[in-house]
Amino acid sequence: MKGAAPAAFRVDYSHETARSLLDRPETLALFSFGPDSTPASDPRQLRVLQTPLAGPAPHECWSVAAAVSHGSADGLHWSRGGGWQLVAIEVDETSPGGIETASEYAYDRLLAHVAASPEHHLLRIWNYLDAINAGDGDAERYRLFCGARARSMAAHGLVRYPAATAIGHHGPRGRLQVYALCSAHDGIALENPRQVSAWAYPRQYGPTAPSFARAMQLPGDGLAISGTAAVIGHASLHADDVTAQAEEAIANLHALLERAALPPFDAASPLKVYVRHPDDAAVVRAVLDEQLDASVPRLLLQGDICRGELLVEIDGWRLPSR
Ligand code: 3EB
Repeated sequence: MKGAAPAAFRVDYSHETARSLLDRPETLALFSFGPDSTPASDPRQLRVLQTPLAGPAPHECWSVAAAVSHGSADGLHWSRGGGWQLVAIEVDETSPGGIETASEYAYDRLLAHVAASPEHHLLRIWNYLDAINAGDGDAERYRLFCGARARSMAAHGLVRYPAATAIGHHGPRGRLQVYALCSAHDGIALENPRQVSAWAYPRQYGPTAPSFARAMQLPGDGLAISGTAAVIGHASLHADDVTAQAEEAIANLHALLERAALPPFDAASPLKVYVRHPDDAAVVRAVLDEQLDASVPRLLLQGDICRGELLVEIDGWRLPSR
């Protein structure tokens, strides 16, 4: 696919049924949210374990202006079309070795699959694990995850990190979900001028710095934005103040847009907002209403952020306006 532009890629939050969305030939991926963990029958569908905050959650639907094919093997699912690919793997980490072995296994499988694919550029990845903050100091599960992820990436010779999210869920114990967007075309990683790059975080945050880029300029057009919290430099700001953290996270998002020379978020910019304490949802929603255009689609989920003091994190997309 070198030279040719990728087919248009879009992301929507939709209240249509899963069936009708999956019936569309251009649907690349469909995410439903909540505690229902019955396995999906279509490899394009993923049940994300974070609980929606307030109201029935929409589906998140990825579509490409092309025909889509899909398949699965040994717990790994893929779906591809128009130069794009979704790859997803779910691992049960209750086997010996726990989170480290499970994370390294999930990444090894996923990276090997991606490297052997026509869509071999890993652009954006999501990581969901339970009890993300359990364990003290360097034994914290998130820090163990960071070590395993880095080891696998190094073993696969991956030196340019994708944009990423790593968030805790309250679903079944030991369920690790990793899914990624890949392309036949390369993206361009972007860093946030207000933040130290995650891979350069100092030792105090753990023995292995997190391997992700702050955002990824997608081939064709658009920006995929990593989990963004109230981190300035490398420090977490506004402990115990969820309002100030939400405002700071949005300021970080705006700094990234400015860096990418993109206009403000609009109807084609779906954002996902992970809130640690369900009781904070209303305050967070109020900050979003104040700081974002009313047209910006937003989905609030209960999710634990990878540093214990962080109460809210936002990820999402700034896709071409339509
Ligand atoms: C931060 O800025 C917040 O480990 O993949 C955000 C996005 C965060 C991705 C990851 C972690 C990750 O450091 C935490």
